[in-house]
Amino acid sequence: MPFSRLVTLIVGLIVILALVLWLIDSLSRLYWQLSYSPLLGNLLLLLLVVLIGGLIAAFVYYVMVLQKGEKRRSYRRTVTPAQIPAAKSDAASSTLQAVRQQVAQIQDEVTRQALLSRTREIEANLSRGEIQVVVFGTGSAGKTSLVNAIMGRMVGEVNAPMGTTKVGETYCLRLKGLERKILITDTPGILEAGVAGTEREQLARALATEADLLLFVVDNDLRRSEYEPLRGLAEIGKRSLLVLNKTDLYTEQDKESILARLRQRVRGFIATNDVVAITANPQTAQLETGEIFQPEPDIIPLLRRMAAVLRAEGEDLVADNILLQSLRLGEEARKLIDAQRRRQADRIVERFQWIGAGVVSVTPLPVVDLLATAAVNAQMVVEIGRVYGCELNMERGRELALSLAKTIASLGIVKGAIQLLSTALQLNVATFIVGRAIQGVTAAYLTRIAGKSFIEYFRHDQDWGDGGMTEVVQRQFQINRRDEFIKAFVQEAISKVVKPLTDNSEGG
Ligand SMILES: Nc1nc2c(ncn2[C@@H]2O[C@H](COP(=O)(O)OP(=O)(O)OP(=O)(O)O)[C@@H](O)[C@H]2O)c(=O)[nH]1
Ligand SMILES: [Mg+2]
Repeated sequence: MPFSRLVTLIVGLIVILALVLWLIDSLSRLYWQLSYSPLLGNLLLLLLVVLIGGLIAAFVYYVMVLQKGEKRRSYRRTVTPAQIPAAKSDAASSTLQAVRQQVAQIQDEVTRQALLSRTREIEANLSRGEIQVVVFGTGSAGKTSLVNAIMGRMVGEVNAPMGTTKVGETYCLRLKGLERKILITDTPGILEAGVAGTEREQLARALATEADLLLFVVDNDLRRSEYEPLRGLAEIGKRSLLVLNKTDLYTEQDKESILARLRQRVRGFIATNDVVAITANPQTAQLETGEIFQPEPDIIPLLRRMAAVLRAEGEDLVADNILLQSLRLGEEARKLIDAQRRRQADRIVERFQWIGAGVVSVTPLPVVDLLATAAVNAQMVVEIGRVYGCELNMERGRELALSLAKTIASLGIVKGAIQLLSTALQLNVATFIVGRAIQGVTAAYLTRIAGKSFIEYFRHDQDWGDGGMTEVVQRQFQINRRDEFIKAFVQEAISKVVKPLTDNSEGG
């Protein structure tokens, strides 16, 4: 406590004490004066008691409220900042756990190993806790120059033509007041011509999506080709600073107007003070004396903003990013598993459609029985379900198959299919053979539509969706009636159904 305040406190206390003594003195005098009437004297006493009681109550209330407020404030000050990242890193850990389980289901060894190594990388990141800053932007905007200026020495090659930087280079950096180490990564420029350029661009984009903090470098107003990736990255929650470089090339007025335009364009996903202007590598100037003069780079506005952001949000940024990375990995694994299951399920449908066709061709049946025996096969439903991790018994399989058969019949798909297929068959084989083969081929075709519909059903956790079974079946019919598909299907049907049929009749 400063001395002046102590003096004020003591003086204040003396004044209050004197006033209290004076009050007591005047009150006692008043009491004696009033003592001729006991009623007035007692009334004065009562008033005094009420007043003191009120004062005590007010004091207690004030102390309690103050303490509560104090508690709340100290909670905000100490507990919260540490707790949010902890909760986030817990979330990241459990997401990673789930991702590992998903990855274990992937059959392709190479893919599985690649994904596993990425989960390990994310886990290592989680425990190491470095902050990854990635410098990203168009070729020749001055990314490497900026990294050199930040590091205070030449670490990367700087050149006028685009494509000077070919791989991501990472350097280690420490900022005052920040416990975590900062890794700063220089990336190849985006938008370079040629194939090598696009490969490098992909690398740059991948590095950018892994960043905790992104420094997006431009040397003029944003082009569309810069705006799109910047917005895309901001939309997935990437914390970004937009850096206008080469300000030595502009007049102060031009610089301000470019800055204003940049801020206007990114309004909504980058805050105004996160758009900063720098000169990473100023051009040399010739003095009047003829001497060559190399001005100093000016990256202070960026360093200041970066330090402020990392100090305030560093912990959160790391935790957020790890969570984001693990969610993305989980999504990737999920897609891979979906594709893998799809291939397996497609093979099952392929197998059953021709089995059914064979059965029906040998013993022609009325349309409804045809559906019941071949087109919708309970065994097929059970097998597809198993691929998607649903164990159905045959009874349930038959139930599902039957309701699908009814839907197919009610939609008039049987008639449509017969027409479609006999037209296509007639182009390839003699009419009398079409007559004998059509039932088998149609059965195969309907099995296929049923199978594909069931794949959709199991893919969506045994749910037919808002439009119900009807919509799914209709969509599959639409997909499978396209010309190029029908042509290929009929070719296969000829070798699998028509050929055996004609061979049989020749033999018999
Ligand atoms: N006038 C001026 N020129 C600069 C500035 N910063 C960079 N340059 C020049 O811009 C050119 C490209 O700089 P680099 O740092 O190689 O750019 P980059 O973004 O790393 O380019 P790539 O690696 O090819 O994508 C070089 O000729 C630099 O000298 C600056 O602040 N002012
Ligand atoms: Mg470079």
